Amino acid sequence: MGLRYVETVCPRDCYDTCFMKVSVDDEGKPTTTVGDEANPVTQGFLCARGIADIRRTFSRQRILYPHMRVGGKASRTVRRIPWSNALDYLTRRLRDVLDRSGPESVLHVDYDGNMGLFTMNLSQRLFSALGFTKTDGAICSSAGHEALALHYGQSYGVDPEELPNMRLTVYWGFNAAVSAPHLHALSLKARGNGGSIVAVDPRISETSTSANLHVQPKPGSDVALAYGVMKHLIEQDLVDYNFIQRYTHGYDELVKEVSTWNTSAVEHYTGLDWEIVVKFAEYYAQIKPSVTMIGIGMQKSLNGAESVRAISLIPPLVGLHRAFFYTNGRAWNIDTSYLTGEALTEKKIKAVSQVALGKLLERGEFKFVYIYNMNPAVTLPNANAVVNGLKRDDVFVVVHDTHMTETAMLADLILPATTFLEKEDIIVPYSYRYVRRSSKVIEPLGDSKDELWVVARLADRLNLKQSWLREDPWGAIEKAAENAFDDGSPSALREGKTLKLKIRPSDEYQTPSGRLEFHATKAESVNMTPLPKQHPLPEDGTFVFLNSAISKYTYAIPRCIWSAALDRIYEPFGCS
Ligand SMILES: Nc1nc2c(c(=O)[nH]1)N[C@H]1C(S)=C(S)[C@@H](COP(=O)(O)OP(=O)(O)OC[C@H]3O[C@@H](n4cnc5c(=O)[nH]c(N)nc54)[C@H](O)[C@@H]3O)O[C@H]1N2
Ligand SMILES: Nc1nc2c(c(=O)[nH]1)N[C@H]1C(S)=C(S)[C@@H](COP(=O)(O)OP(=O)(O)OC[C@H]3O[C@@H](n4cnc5c(=O)[nH]c(N)nc54)[C@H](O)[C@@H]3O)O[C@H]1N2
Ligand code: SF4
Ligand SMILES: [Mo]
Repeated sequence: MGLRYVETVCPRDCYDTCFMKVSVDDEGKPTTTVGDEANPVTQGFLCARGIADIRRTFSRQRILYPHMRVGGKASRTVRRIPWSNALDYLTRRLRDVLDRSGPESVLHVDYDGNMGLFTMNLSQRLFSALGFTKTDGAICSSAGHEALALHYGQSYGVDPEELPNMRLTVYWGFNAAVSAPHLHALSLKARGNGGSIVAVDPRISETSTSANLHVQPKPGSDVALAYGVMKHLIEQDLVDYNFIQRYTHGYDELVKEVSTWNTSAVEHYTGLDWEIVVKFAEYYAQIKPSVTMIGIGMQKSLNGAESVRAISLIPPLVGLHRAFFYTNGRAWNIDTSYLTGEALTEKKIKAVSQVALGKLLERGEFKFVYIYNMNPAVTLPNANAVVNGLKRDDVFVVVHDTHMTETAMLADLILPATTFLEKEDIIVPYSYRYVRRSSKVIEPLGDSKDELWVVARLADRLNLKQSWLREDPWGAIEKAAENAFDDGSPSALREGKTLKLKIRPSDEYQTPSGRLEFHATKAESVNMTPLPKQHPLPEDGTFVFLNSAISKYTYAIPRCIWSAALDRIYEPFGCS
């Protein structure tokens, strides 16, 4: 029996974006997913989630046909219907809401379940054309991006391909052994060659156990810890004055702020002995080149943005340009607003906060909610309010997902989506720079359809005339990513070539002064202090909940069972 391999790319919201090969047997059945060695960063292995992708694709939890809820919101019964009926039903309900309450009362909720440019970005053009309200995407990484922008201009840092060359890698609030196993493996390679790893995490984690030094501050005390490290570097004359003079702004103000921190204040906030802080600072002083890997996870917790700011100011003190990594996604020269249609529409698009969404939904602020590529009943804060809002009788909810999720359970109309194995797409990493096409491996299962198919049908039914709603998807990529790559035009991606994204120079700072700003010129205009500030911590004796990415799942562990055969939803573990 001969096997052939199809080249795909894991589309999950994950630092690693693995190049993957799927073996297909003579009968066209996919048999295994394996890592593709062609990618030096993802190195030819997959995590537990990537290995399980065929099982996930053929899982009983797949939504394979459109279904409508019968008997009102409280009912657990759904009925299978053909696509044409589903689209007619959707169009009728949508028209009704648009006539009565206008486009702002229609909300589309989507995120990064699949990061493909077709699935995640281009699919939004319909919503832009109609002027629907969108969400702001703040739930994952925005605070850290804004924090870094204050001091560096843009938030891009080290290219992870450089990790094996680092003598010191500091994983700060970043459980990479689980959340970015390929980046972590590159750091272990560096360690094997004599490099060191430090983990800064209040918790003992999979990453801290493989570090040379584990620094365990109290949750939310990272600003104090960073000032402690800077205090030792500055007061012991371990800083690089040439570098500071040449490339930075506001050093004197930083020194003044640092001098207000005495060792007992650092000890009080962090709960660490000063000797540990000194030991940590000495790693920075003695070992170069270093990279500080700032976790997205930590940035979402207590004092998150201030922590990111403070941590990012340590490397320049020892003479290093942008020697951090957060995520590089905002540096790519890809015009996503062209893809989403926000740059093309005349409509003004209102964005609501993902964090506040639960309350807004609960209040009935939106009458029609279109959800895809996200499972907000589980992943948004204040999930109970999200669920209550989606359960309202006067809110029509459409969910287009590959699997029967907690959110799909609440929908009036459930639409089956194709997984990444059933469609082609371009997945752009937010860490390293290689991009290639993810090819289609199998025909869509059941009646599942991809996002572009659905929105094109809706545009027809709604009689929308904008030509950009009908632009060829590959043509749109070619325009949006025209100048994105070092080594070719995006059309080469279509032919299966791998291209490398351009990145800006590490010694370029897009700040008002054109320098790295310890003292951020723009901070006050966004109600922040020019230097990072340690906010008070919860009283002693308060428990702070710390969580982290888990190896086998992406956030949601399935709690509901869906019986397609019986068209019933079971909830053995009490789903919403
Ligand atoms: N308590 C708690 N909540 C959190 C976090 C936390 O740490 N703790 N982390 C937050 C963070 S950082 C993030 S990024 C969010 C993630 O939140 P989500 O984006 O909601 O989570 P995912 O599980 O990545 O993906 C959502 C959905 O996309 C679907 N999907 C996958 N592929 C496709 C496709 O090709 N098409 C369609 N239509 N659907 C597809 C999946 O089946 C899944 O239901 O969660 C946030 N919520
Ligand atoms: N297997 C798997 N991998 C994933 C994901 C997944 O769901 N599953 N999700 C992906 C996504 S969307 C994201 S955003 C990333 C998130 O991945 P990471 O950025 O690694 O974030 P987390 O795992 O949430 O948390 C990292 C660490 O921060 C620590 N921490 C919490 N509070 C503090 C603090 O105040 N100070 C310090 N110093 N540390 C603190 C936690 O104990 C935890 O060990 O992972 C991605 N990778
Ligand atoms: S590490 Fe991330 S990109 Fe790689 S297979 Fe796992 S989920 Fe996919
Ligand atoms: Mo995330």
